[in-house]
Amino acid sequence: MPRPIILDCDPGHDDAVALLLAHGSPEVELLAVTTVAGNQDLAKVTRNALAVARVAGLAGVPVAAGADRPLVRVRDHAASVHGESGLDGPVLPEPAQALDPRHAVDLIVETVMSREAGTVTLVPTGPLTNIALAVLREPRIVDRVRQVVLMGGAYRTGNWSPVAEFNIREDPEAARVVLRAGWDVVVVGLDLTHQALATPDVVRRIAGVGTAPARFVEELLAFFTASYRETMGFDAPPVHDPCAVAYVIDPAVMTVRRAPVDVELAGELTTGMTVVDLRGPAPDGCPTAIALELDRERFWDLVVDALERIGEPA
Ligand SMILES: [Ca+2]
Repeated sequence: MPRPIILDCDPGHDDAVALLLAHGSPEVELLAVTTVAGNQDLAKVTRNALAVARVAGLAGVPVAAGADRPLVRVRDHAASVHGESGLDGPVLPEPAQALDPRHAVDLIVETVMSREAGTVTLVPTGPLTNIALAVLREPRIVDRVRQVVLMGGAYRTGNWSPVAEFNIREDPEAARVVLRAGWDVVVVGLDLTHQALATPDVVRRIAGVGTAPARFVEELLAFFTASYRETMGFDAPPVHDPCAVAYVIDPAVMTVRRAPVDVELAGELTTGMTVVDLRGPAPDGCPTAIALELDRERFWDLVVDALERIGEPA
């Protein structure tokens, strides 16, 4: 039985790869794609999600737009990394499907509440605004969701500040709601995703698939490589978001450790930092876990296999 997921994203180069990975993997069933302001404003990331859906040949999966700003803070974006469009590099096709008229928060709540309890996994790969709003809108989703596997945070070094990662730093109050809700949360942070580097051999493997979606990913990675080199001094870019999807597809792709995770809201230097308590074993019933070590080979195999399965969509 494939695991049903909702991908809540802000495409975003790595979000685009996450969507392709989810669509091309029989182990997961993509129930809905929802968007949130993050890497770029809501209109841009939503347009990007629809464009990627077309590249992937995604049909019959609703795409809905959500929150256009964080709960409390002034919106920032990551144009320095993702460009003015939020998905600079490839030429983006016109969307083939209409946006779902529902608000993303309503779509998330309706989807979780209409499915069997304990089945739906939420995979947020942007700021956590929509997910926090969904918890506030319908608290019963906390007991119905099987698991939340989110890309965000870091327990060593940040990227949007010395200690904070972008998704969490962008809406730390939303992250607080999600991390304290009491559901099972796996935090796939920079400590893990910085092991998912799109090195030249990885790009060659993807190019070798030889299809239009694979070329699209190749073009995304070319832009991402240049921007990460310029802004962060990386030789090869970390492809963060598909790591969270990969964990749902195949939990053996990474090691995780139960540990309390919370987020700093009022630090003079540390706002948006995910504070992870690694002192000894986690307390009984600790609902949060962090990702530690990635099996790189296995991870990129999943991505390449998904692209091969997608093939050349009509
Ligand atoms: Ca993202």
